[in-house]
Amino acid sequence: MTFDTTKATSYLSEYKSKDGLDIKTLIDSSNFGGLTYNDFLILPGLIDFPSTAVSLETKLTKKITLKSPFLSSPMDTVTEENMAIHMALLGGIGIIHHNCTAEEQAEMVKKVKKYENGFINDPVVVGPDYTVGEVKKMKSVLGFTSFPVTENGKVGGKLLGMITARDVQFHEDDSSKVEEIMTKDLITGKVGIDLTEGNLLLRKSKKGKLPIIDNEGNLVSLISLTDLQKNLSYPLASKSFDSKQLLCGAAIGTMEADKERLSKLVEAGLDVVVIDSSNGSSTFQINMLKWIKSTYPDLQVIAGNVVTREQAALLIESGADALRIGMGSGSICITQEVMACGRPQGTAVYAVTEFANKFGVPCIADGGIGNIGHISKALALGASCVMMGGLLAGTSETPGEYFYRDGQRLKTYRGMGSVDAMQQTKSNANASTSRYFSESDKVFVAQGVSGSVMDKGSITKFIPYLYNGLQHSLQDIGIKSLTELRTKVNGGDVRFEFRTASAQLEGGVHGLLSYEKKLHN
Ligand code: NAD
Ligand code: CPR
Repeated sequence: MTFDTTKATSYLSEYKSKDGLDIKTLIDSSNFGGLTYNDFLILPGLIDFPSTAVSLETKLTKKITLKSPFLSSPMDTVTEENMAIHMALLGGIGIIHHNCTAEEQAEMVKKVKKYENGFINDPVVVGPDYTVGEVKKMKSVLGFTSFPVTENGKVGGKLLGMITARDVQFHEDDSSKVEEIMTKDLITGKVGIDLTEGNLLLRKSKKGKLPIIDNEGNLVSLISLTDLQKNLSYPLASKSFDSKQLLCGAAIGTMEADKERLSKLVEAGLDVVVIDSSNGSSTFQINMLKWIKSTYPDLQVIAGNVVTREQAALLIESGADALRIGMGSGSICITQEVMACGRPQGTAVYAVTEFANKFGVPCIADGGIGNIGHISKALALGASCVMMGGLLAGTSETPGEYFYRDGQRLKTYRGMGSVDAMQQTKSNANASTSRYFSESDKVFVAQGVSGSVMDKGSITKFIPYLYNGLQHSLQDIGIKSLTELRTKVNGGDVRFEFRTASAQLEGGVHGLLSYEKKLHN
């Protein structure tokens, strides 16, 4: 008998089930062990929409929604204010680490909350007594071409003029004072001005920089034409509804002194706090979580880390607004080796989210995200967001300086429980929040390593690469939004397949003598 080609899809009903496995079968039948991202694939679906139509909007916590599901990890080689600002501008959120004093951490939160797109809030300023020689030197070091001049040489001081490239370029006497040759006839903007108005003024003034002053004539900030030209529009930016300030997260520990730390962070405008621990099911964390929820009912709290339903239940019951999942899956991690504790990340994400999602508690898959495919899989397994350390390490927004080794430009990336990070904790002025002096530990037991990663350029390119890549990935699965992904995975419409070891080899580049893996332009 010949089958009718024009009715091919109708013959599918003769098969007992669709190709591949539904999610539960995938997880349940892996009784030979826990699964992780590389152990399975998602089968393709029907594409009847462009990838740009895919919405990546998602819940971070019960009350916070983001336009993209990306978090940067609270690690001292990943997230300080610069990373947090850019993560929020690009639609995600940065969680500022706590391996510093409470004051330093609160200052970073303040900088994120005060950040105004296009405004330079801490411009380099000179005083009237600076010499032309000094300004020329600053130019060669900083690469800027003009500086505001204030009475006290600081932001907040009375604005006296601007010293520009043109002023110093042909001025041969390097000992002349800035006040003798600076431009005094200035066009300025008043504090409160928005970027569009500032932009108009800049264009009218035909100058490269527009100083913003308060009613007393003191310098508040600066708008720079070159920055404006560098595409400063961030349509996905994560902002609070009321203040329109960028959203900011920060991590704390579970020591008594962390309560004082949190009060400073809240005062600085914190939106969401992460209670940072490798094992969230401790009475220390439960007590801290309950205390935070009763002291700051409006503050969203992400608790964790957890990898089992039992751990999750304890934190959900204690008021968690979201859970962070992962123990031992981080790229710098030796926890599973040293502690014998943890869980393969795929199984952990499925087990916890399957439970937590019933209570409307969003979950963040943390650790082991090495590429866009891992992000799609974490979301398909039930996570609402992913947290990244290693994938963002080495970008220009991370703390720390680049260094060169064997001709390669590198940055340090280290675990927060590595010996190096613990030593830093010990030397922090505010050692009272240091966990490592909590018990009678005389010897550090490291749970991570310290290493280096290659320069990855700016996250202003890398996050859009992840965003577009994720849209393409979901398009391949035939999914238009993360909500639809959830429904279709649960309903058995999105199908999965195991990958044997040889299938994994086949799925990577193979058979080439040499190649270069360029991920984006
Ligand atoms: P932690 O603060 O939870 O625990 C450190 C030690 O302090 C533990 O022995 C704990 O029992 C103790 N402690 C905590 N609160 C206490 C209190 N109130 N009183 C007395 N003792 C208390 O931190 P951690 O689990 O060691 O993690 C350290 C860092 O490393 C974190 O940034 C964490 O995210 C990271 N880490 C993550 C993983 C992971 O797999 N996700 C694994 C290891 C480390
Ligand atoms: P990657 O994104 O690099 O794979 O993992 C980052 C995550 O690793 C962090 O968000 C954190 O949960 C975890 N982590 C941080 N320091 C760690 C140490 Cl010392 N040991 C184990 N896990 C760690």
